[in-house]
Amino acid sequence: MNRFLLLLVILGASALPVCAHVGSPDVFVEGNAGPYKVFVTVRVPQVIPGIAEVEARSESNDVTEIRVAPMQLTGPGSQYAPAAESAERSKDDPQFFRGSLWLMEFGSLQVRIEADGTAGKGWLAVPIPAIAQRTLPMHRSLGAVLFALMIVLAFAMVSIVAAAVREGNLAPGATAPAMRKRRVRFAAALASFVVATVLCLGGLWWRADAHQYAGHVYTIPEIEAGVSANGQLILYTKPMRIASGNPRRPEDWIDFRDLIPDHEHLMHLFLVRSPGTDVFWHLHPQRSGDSFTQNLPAMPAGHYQIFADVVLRSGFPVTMIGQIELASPITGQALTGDDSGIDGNGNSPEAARSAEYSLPDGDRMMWERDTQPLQAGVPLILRFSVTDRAGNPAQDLQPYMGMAAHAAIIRTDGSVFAHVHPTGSVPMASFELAQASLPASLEESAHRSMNMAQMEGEKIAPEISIPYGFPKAGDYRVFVQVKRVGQVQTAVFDANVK
Ligand SMILES: [Cu+2]
Repeated sequence: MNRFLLLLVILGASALPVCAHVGSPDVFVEGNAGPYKVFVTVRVPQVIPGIAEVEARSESNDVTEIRVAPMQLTGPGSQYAPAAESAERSKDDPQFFRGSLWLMEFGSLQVRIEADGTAGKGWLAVPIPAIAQRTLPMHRSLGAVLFALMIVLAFAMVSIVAAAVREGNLAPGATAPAMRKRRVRFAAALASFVVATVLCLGGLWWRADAHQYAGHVYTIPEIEAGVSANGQLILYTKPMRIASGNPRRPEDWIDFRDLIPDHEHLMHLFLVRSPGTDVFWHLHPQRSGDSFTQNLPAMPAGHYQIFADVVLRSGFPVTMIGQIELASPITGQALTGDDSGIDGNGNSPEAARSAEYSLPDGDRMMWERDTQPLQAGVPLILRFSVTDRAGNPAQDLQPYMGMAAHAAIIRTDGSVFAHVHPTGSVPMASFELAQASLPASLEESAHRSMNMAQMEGEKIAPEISIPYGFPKAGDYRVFVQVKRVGQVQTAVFDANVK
């Protein structure tokens, strides 16, 4: 009964966006399902078990059916796909499909998308982290109805026992002898006691189950950070339980010895000065034992928010948060490797408000925006283009860590952080694991779905598209990073979301 009630409560729940990047739980992916390019949005449920809403829009009009199925991302469960369910095709927009899926377990899952059309079948695997974001309270009216039913049933039980003792062995038409009254009273008292005991035990079970579930609600892991005298940032890591499942399962711990590299780095660290969101560094600390270390670049004094992205072996993405306080500026060291960012000098806040951002070498990046205001909860493709001073498309883009671009989207109060790419909002490492889980017969389609520039030196088109959906209204700052002639350049755009 307990589970049944829980189900009822889940069905009555309304959507509230919370955590997983940070404050941006929904999953956006653009990739190729065989011959078809599709933009997939998975709105993950608030609670597990819960219903995930899957929306897929094909770029071409030759897709006739889309089927969706949930399964584990890694391990044996990733080999046995359940029967896929057909997504409903929109009557107004025949390229748009919508389906819903029950997610029954916590952890690192995937939604397998099967597209069927005139060019044959194709598959795309979309990794999703299945976590409980909150516990859902029972609606008052439902609680009142159930309480009333419980009282009626309890009285009925007692009166049935009393009636059985009083009239159970009477001949038809006879009346109960007066001497039975004491026995009837005794039976009714005993029945009341038994019913009350059963209700108490039920209440205990209910509370124990609710308490256990509350322990599964995902809380964003916090990381401790310190800066040494020589300007080295140290992130102290200890195995942390991510409250998303069974603490006995290894994948429910952030084990820092068991991370997988995500575009060549174990950790992507973002330092953002707050308030102001004016200084932004995208760094890649080295693991040393139980901690991560990073030589800091030149940084002005201030309060910095830390967002540290790692990917667990199961493909489960984790963003840890932390803070550092710099009482005085750091001279810092020159950037090395893939480290990049902007130091807050020389770019005025007004510059970010424009849809056209001047890069340090005088070239420009444009945010190709619609005239309509940005809407919270609406999936869209963020389009950017890079031009030279004369306004011609830039020809010198190179892959930056294997991708055409990296972007960090930050709500200016720090409540939302998302690290996104042209493939979407999932880490590349999780995306690759998902495609690798497709059976051998589907592998060819998986390779085609790698919507990334794999080889260094490959030429990249100066038009960049990134699928995303802003989770809630407010002011955001979008940092878009591209690599040109060996140099990473960061453009800054402000976005007001209604
Ligand atoms: Cu990135």
